[in-house]
Amino acid sequence: MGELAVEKHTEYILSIEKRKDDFESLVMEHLRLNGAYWGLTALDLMHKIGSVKPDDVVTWIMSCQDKDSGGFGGNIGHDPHILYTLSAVQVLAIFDRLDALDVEKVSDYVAGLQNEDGSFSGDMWGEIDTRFSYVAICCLSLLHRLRKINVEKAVDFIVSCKNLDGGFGCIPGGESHAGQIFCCVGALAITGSLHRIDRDLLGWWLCERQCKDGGLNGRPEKLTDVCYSWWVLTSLIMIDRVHWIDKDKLSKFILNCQDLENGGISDRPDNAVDVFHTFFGVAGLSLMEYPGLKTIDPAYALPVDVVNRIFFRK
Ligand code: GRG
Repeated sequence: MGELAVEKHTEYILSIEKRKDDFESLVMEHLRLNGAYWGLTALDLMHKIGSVKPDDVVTWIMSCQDKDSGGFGGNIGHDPHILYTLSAVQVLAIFDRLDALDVEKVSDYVAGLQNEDGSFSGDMWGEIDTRFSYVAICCLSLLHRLRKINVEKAVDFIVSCKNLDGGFGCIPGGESHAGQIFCCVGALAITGSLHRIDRDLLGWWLCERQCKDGGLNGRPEKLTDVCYSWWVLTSLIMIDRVHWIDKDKLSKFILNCQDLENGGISDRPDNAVDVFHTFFGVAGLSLMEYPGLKTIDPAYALPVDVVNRIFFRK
């Protein structure tokens, strides 16, 4: 199992940028801005963000913006989407470069995706999902522009996606899934609406996600996966029920998913690593206060010092 291999994971993340023609980079080409958020946030949590040149990243991010709409695409020349717009804001926040943005333009793009019933579409094509509610609320909050949307209706829509088991789905009546639960709980936390949740009922459903191998799954009868260390733990922390999980067993599961030779973290032990699971592994350990890591904020999915800088300028 071993300790968290910080140097190896740093080398692995930095090497992705240099291997633009290999399989992992090619399949990620359309969501590169999202990948940049995962990799750079993991580096920052490991105190390694200094290995990256901020100016290069900021210039590239700004070239992913669609100047007409104000939204960001997953890569240069790609269509804008609310998901990549949040990633752009998050990465700029990490580098303390939110000043590079035309905040009114970006926040108008995000606010313009709210629908009459309070829900959010991901882009101009209209798909609705509680993921987009979270993304909009997180993004506008980081930009101090929540006033541009109808927060009450946004919250009511999220609550309408709550199920009898205490969890949340992507639309009203949609199956409870840990990923959607993170989005709904995160959005309710940011808007000060956690009282709309039955904490014991949801906490029970969430802590039942821990399986015999110590890892967590995303819904009943499914396989464990390192990424659920994030979606489930953050939700449990936000509703104050994280002590219902065996943290030692979960930490061991995550550490067992490391590639100790070449760096990176995979979904399950002995599988191929990728930057998505590397981020969620490091972030999960950070949530469990693993020594030497920065603390990550469970609602904003950014290091706490970055969030404090935005809201308290400290
Ligand atoms: C800033 C951290 C952050 C997130 C932005 C995109 C987003 C907001 C949230 C995504 C939430 C979500 C739905 C996560 C689940 C991702 C995942 C591993 C889905 C797999 O679904 P299935 O059905 O897997 O393939 P299971 O494990 O259910 O078999």
